[in-house]
This record gives sequence, C-alpha cells and structure tokens, in this order.
Amino acid sequence: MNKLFKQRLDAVTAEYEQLVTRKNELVLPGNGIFERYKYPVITAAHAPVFWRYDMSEKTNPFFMERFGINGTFNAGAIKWQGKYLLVVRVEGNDRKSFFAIAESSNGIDNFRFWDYPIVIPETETPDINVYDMRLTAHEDGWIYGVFCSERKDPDAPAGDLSSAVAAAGIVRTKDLKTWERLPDLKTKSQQRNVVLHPEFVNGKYALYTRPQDGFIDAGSGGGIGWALIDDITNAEVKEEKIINYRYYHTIKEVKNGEGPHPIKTSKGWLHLAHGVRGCAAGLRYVLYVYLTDLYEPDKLIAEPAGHILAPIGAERVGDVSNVLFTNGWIADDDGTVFLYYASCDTRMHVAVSSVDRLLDYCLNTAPDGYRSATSVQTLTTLIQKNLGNK
Ligand code: M1P
Repeated sequence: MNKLFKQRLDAVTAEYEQLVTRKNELVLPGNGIFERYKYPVITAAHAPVFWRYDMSEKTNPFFMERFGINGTFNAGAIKWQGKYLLVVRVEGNDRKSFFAIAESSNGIDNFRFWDYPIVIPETETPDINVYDMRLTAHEDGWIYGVFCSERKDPDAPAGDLSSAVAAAGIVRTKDLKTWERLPDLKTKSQQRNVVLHPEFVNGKYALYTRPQDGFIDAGSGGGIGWALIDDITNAEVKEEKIINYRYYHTIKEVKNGEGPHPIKTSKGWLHLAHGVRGCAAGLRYVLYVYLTDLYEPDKLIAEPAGHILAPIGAERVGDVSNVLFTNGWIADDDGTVFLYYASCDTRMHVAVSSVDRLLDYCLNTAPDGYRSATSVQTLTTLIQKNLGNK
C-alpha cells in the first residue's frame, strides 16, 4: 500500500470513529422546558468514510474525497425496533439532497448511518430535489414518509434557472428499507411541510398542509392547513382550512409550517412547528409549539407566545444562517421527548423534554397578546406574584 494512501486512510478513519463514538453532554441547568446537548448529533462528518472516499488504492491513490457531503439536516424521526432512527436530509456538494437513515441506541449520541441511502422511486416527472421527510407510523399499518419534491417551474421564462415548484411526495414502507412511491399530493397551490396525522379522522386520512403562493412565498396561504383525504394512494386536497394562523409582528409573521406529526397526549395533540419572520439579516426561523383538541385535532386550544427554541451560539451560523428547523421528534413510552432540530440547513441537534413538561409549557405560558402593552401586563402579573405584593 502506498504510504500516503495508508496514512490518509488511517487518519480519516480514526477521525470518523472518534466522532461517532463521542459521548454527548447535557447542557445544564437549561430553562426547565427542555435540555440542549453540547454536540450536534449528526454532521456532514458523520457520513461514512466509504460514502465519501473510493477506498481502492488503485483507483484513488491520493485517497481523496470522491463524493463530498455538504450538510446533514431536517431529519424525520421514528423509534424502530428499540432504536432511534433519523431519516436525514443529506445534501451532497452537488446541492442535491437525498434521504439516509442514521441510527442510535440512546437518541442523543453515537448515530451511525446505515450503509446505503434510501432509494425513492421516481414518478413520471422525476423530482429534481427531495427533502424534509416527515415520518408517520399510521394506524393503517404503514409507515409513511411525506417529503418535499422540487422541480423546475415549467412556466419559468427562458433564462430563469431558479424558479421552482414544490409539491408533497408520498412514500410508504413496512421495513424502512423498501419504499413504495405513491402519486404526489394533488392540490390547488404549491405545498411544502405537508405532514400525515397518525390516526384516521372521520374515517379519512388527515394532512397538515402549508398552502403557498410560490416556491418561497407563503403569501396568502394564511398558515398551517388541514385537509381530509379520501384515498392516500391517490391523495387529493379537495378542501383545506387553516388551523394555525400567522399574525403581524409575531415569530411566524412571514411563514410557518408543521414540524413532525403531533404527539397524542391526555390533554390534546401536541404540535411542534417552525415560524419565520423577516429582519435585516434575512429570514429568521424558530420553533414553537401549540396544542389542539384530542377529539378534534384541527381545533386550537393553547399556544404559548413566541418561540420554544431559537438558534443560539454556534447554531446561528451555517449554510442558511439564523435558521432552526424541525421535522422529527420521538416520544418514548416513559414520556421522554427527543426533539430533533437542524440548525442553519447544516447539522442536526437534539433537545430533550417530556410530554408533561411540554404540556405544562403549553398550558401555563401566556399566549401572545399581539402588543407590547399586553406583554408588559403578562410580565407584571408574574413579578407581582413572585414579589408577593399582588
Ligand atoms: O432554509 C430554511 C428552510 O426553508 C424552507 O422552509 P419553508 O418552506 O418553511 O420556508 C425549506 O426549504 C427547509 O428545507 C429549509 O430548512
């Protein structure tokens, strides 16, 4: 074996092994609502060495990268056969995203990718880019993956190489290895952030939607939508209503979108979503939660003001800075919630909470009063309570 090849192979392999066996560390005391962890759970460097390198000395004498990985983010999540699995959006240096499963036995560290990426069968009009899969183990027995399928806008004027069309692609599986492609969701508008509710509602499949005016612009879409679907193998949104609105001067003034499917709790369906506002630095993406009725999942019953998670420290910087995004969480049987979030379209993190804590947060944090004066009122009430001079 040539010396350079061997040196580089050993060094790259050692660096990779060190990364994927590193123990994560809790960041304490936190805010009581959740705890963050010190290290991201998945980064581009978690991509196996045999994805990035041609391991043959004959065809790769310099042991150089042959397939660069640019980012690992926006992962769907599911507990499967006792393991915590993330269906990660892996983005190559060529800007194309694909899905690959990473597995951990404790949900907070030591994630390793399965050997092969997921093969998503194409439709008659091939997707140009696929990303942000939401996983739903539905009561019909299938595990569904709903993701964004992006294609070039066929109506874009000549020379416009950016305009695109977003639609919801749908796949399903029983073993997470072989995936069946169903027709894309038919809707009047473009769609991103579409999520399948885990139970039938009035005997129908139910989808959280995000109607939007254009590829980027949510515009008149209004917020997170809700639609009942007759046939998931030929899914069509016939009627759509908004169940979580956007408002002026809030964290979701410009856009919002459902995260993973909501968690069923004794007090209602617990939702996690992202909200977007504009500022001089561009768009700022943060995460928020809301609660809907247990029997009518489309009926809002509580929503704390503002964000639950916003980018801090190193989370603020990446390919698309100032962004937290989520499309995966796992609720364990003991009530522990692993909230997986991506920072800046670059890497994955975990925050840990519990169903009880998130419900307490949801039900006992004041809602948005939409004015500075109402915020001062909320704070004053709390101070008076604490200082005992009510
Ligand atoms: O770049 C931030 C996010 O932008 C989009 O989210 P939304 O549709 O709400 O604007 C998505 O492309 C998402 O993947 C990305 O993280």
